[in-house]
Amino acid sequence: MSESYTVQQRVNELRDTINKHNYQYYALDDPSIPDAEYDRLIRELQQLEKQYPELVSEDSPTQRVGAKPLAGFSQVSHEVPMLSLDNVFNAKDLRGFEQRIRDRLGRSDPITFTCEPKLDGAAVSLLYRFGRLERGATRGDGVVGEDITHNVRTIPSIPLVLIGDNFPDVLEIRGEIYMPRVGFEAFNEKARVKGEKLFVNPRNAAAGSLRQLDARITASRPLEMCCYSVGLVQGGDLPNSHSDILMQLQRWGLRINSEMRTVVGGDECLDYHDGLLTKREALPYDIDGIVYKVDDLELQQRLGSTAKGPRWAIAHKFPAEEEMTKLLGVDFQVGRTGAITPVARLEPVFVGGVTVSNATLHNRDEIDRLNVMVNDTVIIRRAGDVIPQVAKVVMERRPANTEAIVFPQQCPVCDSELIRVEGEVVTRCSGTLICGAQQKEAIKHFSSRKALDIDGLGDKLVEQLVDEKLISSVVDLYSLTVEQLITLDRMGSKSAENLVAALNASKETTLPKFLFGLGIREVGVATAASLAKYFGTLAALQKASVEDLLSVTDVGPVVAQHVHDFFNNTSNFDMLNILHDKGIRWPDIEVKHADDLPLAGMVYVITGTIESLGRIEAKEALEALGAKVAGSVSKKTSCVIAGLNAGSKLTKAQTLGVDVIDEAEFIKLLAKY
Ligand code: D41
Repeated sequence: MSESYTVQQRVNELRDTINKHNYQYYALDDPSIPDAEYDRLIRELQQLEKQYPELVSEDSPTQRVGAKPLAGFSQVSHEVPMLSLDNVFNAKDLRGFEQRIRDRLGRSDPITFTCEPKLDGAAVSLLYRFGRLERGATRGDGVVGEDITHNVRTIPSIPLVLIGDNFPDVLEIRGEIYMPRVGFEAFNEKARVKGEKLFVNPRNAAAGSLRQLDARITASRPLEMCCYSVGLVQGGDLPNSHSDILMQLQRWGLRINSEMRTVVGGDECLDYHDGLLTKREALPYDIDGIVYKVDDLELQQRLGSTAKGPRWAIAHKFPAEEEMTKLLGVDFQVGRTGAITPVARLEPVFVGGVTVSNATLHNRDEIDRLNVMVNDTVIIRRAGDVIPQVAKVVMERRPANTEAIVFPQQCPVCDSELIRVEGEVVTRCSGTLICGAQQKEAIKHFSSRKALDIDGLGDKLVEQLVDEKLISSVVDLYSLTVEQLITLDRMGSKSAENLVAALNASKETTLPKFLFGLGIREVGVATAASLAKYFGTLAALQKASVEDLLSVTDVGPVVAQHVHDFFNNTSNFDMLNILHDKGIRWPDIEVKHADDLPLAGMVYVITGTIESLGRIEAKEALEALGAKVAGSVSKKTSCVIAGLNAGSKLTKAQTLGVDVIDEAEFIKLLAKY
């Protein structure tokens, strides 16, 4: 066997494996291996392709991003036009749609429909020839679109080659490319911090990302594809219902919407509608409605199309997630850590299914970026469970009586000076402990469910207690008496007793909850849990240096500094002592440091198949013993575990003189501990 033959085999094997994992991940939404393992496969393939450039092929999973930007877009004619969709906005018109279909078909029995979410992105066409992605195009006007092949190739959920077999020689897929909400928010957040241009909504973000001449830009955007129909089909057959076609597309590795259902009759369409409308906020992407389609292809053909779109399909639109309204004024709120947030007061507007009268303006830069003024007409966006945002000012409607928004110099609550640290976007109140707003927010946070979980101490009550000067920090909570509490408005003796009992009960807590409750900047539930697990006791954490803190999982320099600052502040030190004296307790946590584990400091590499364990378990077993598991062999490797059919890594280990053990020895090693 020649060397290049085995390398070619390994390359093919890697490509197959990667494509199968892509299928599991994107088409089935059921990842079969951890991301880190996937990355290792990709890296191994990249490495081999770099070493043997003659083995690079255009549809290799490593070849998604081309090197050179295009000079311009070329036009693409859609051989089968991409039709548009007619709309309905209510149940009555939907029943009208169903009735028209029945009349045309001369049928009295109910029709079977597929229902699928109407994604709010950009409609595209993908042309596969002999299973290889040949061309991607925008819908354009439905007849002529633009060639965006270089960009669609960068989208991970679009397979470069179909998997399985029996696909038609020519298969044109239609679907929507969209940006999931989390990706959109993250993209805008980054752009906001850098002072760059923001996208108004995920639809614009998707369309804008596809309209790039440089595919590297598209590749950096979190885009996904979801398929909803086929266009041109030649040299092969597809099933004879829409739902079966989609299921078949999924088996070939294409992504379809997991919310798709087949229902019988208009009533069930409406049930689906109500169900999805309730779920709308929880979906990870924006939808603007539902598309109902007659499932049977023969019936579709008999129904045909009009200029507005097919007679066999209709979009049922949801309430819009963007609406216009007037900006009445701006308030400045003070958060737990003193951050000042400008909040837009709006003429109430129904958007995304609720009436909105406030929207965040984030910070001072955001006001400048939007160039927004009081009395402006603004576009409010409320999608998912994200707080409503001011997306844009409608400049054409700017009235004569606008007023500039003046960012205050002093805290609106305690009058302390506001400060903005160089390079940070947030403006903060410097009053920390004396600021009533920060006191209230800190106490609310401390008593919240994920922290000390003080039953009956709601936000309103905290505000009342601070306003009445009964408390000004969390330590005061534990001095409250029934006699003091009953002096409050709407507080009976029973409620007062219950609250004192709840305060006492809250003293038995856990270290993670307590740490979270302290409200240290950037320390959420997960970080609090990591800190507790790593240090085990509060005393150990109080003594930790920034460097110690950096060893904790998920703690980066910023968080480490915040934690360190918090524990080295004398007022905080006093507060912690008092809380301890008041009887707040938690069980200590036993800490196991990686340094004490038997394989600490060792770097293992696993290659080939480990039959008795599987790679993931093998890796986990090693890590549990304190070892690191790396993806490639280097001089730093302590030992290579060579399973069945071990390949290039074994050769490399032998060349470098690294220790090699086989599966049997590996099992013996594990058994030893
Ligand atoms: O999710 C969508 N945006 C979506 C759009 C969908 N799920 N199905 C669609 N089906 C069609 C037909 C019935 C014409 C095949 C569509 C669209 N059309 C469509 N998207 C943009 C214009 C038309």
